Amino acid sequence: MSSPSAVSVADSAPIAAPPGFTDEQWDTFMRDGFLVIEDAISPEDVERYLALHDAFIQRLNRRDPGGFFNAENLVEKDPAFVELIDHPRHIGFAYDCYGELTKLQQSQLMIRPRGGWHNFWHPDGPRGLPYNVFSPHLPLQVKFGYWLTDLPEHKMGNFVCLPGSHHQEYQDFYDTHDSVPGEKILTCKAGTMTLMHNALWHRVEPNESDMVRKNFFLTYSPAWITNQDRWHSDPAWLDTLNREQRILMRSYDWAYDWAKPKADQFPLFLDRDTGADRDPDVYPDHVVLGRRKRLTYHEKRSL
Ligand SMILES: O=C(O)CCC(=O)C(=O)O
Repeated sequence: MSSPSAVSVADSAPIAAPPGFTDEQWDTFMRDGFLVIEDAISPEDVERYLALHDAFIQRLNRRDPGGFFNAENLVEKDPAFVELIDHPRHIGFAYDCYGELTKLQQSQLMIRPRGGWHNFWHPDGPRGLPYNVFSPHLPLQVKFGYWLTDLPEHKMGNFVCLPGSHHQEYQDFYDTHDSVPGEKILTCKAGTMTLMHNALWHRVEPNESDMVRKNFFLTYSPAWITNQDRWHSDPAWLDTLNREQRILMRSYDWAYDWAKPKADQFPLFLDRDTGADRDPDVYPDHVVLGRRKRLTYHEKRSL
C-alpha cells in the first residue's frame, strides 16, 4: 500500500485541458483501434521511470522472481507514480474521449522476462455483454502503453494487435496464441507511447530474448464504468493529490456519484481553446455547472 503523507494539498484553480489528439491521430486511432506516438516520453523520463520501475520490483518479495509480473493500482502503491494519474503527455487524449467524466480506471506496471507467461488473443472489457453492443464506435476504455525498454525485434514479449479488428466481435483465433494475417507486432524504441481501443483484438508475443520488457499501462474510461483495480482509494492518500488527480481517481462514498459526481468535481478541466468551464448557449443560465453536459473533442469534430 501507499505511504500517504500527512500533507493535504489545497485545491488550486482549474486549469485548461492539456493537448490531446490531432485530427490525424484521431482518424488513425478510430480506423486502426491503435495509435503509436514515438518519442512521447523524453530519454530523461524513460531513465527516471526505469529506475522507479526497478526499485518498485526490488522492494517486492516475489514468489517467482524470474517470471511475469503485473502490479495493479500502481499510482497508489508508490508516491513516485502519482504523476502518472494526470500527466500532461497523455491526459489530454483521455479527456478528449471522456471529457468531464474522465477516470483513471486501472494503472499497471509490468515486466515480461524470457519465458514468462504471455496472454492469448482477446479484446479488453466485459465478455458476456461487450461494451461494443452499446458503443459500437467509441471505446469505453483507452489503454495507454508507456514503453520503457527497446523492442527492436519480435519474440521479445511484444504487444501484438490486429489493426481494425475493434469492430469484429467474434474471432476464430480468440484464446489462442496463433499468428494471424495482418497482425501488427509492436516493435518500438523506449519512450514510445501507444493508445489502444478496448475492443481491439490483441495478444502478447513470447519473450525468447535476454531483454526484460518493462512498461506501464494506464487505462481511462468514463467515471461510470466499473474500476479494474480498486474499490476505493485511501482518503489519506487522496489528500496528498492535486485537484485533477483526486478527481481522476473518482473515489466516492455514494454509489450514484460515479454517474452523477457532486458539484465540486466540476470542471475537471477548462476548455483548452477557450478557457471556458462550460459550453456556450446550450442551456439557460440557471443550469449549474455540475448538471451540464459538455461536448467532448470527438463530438465537437462532428458538429
Ligand atoms: O502486455 C501486453 O502487451 C498486453 C497486455 C494485455 O493483453 C492487456 O492488458 O489486456
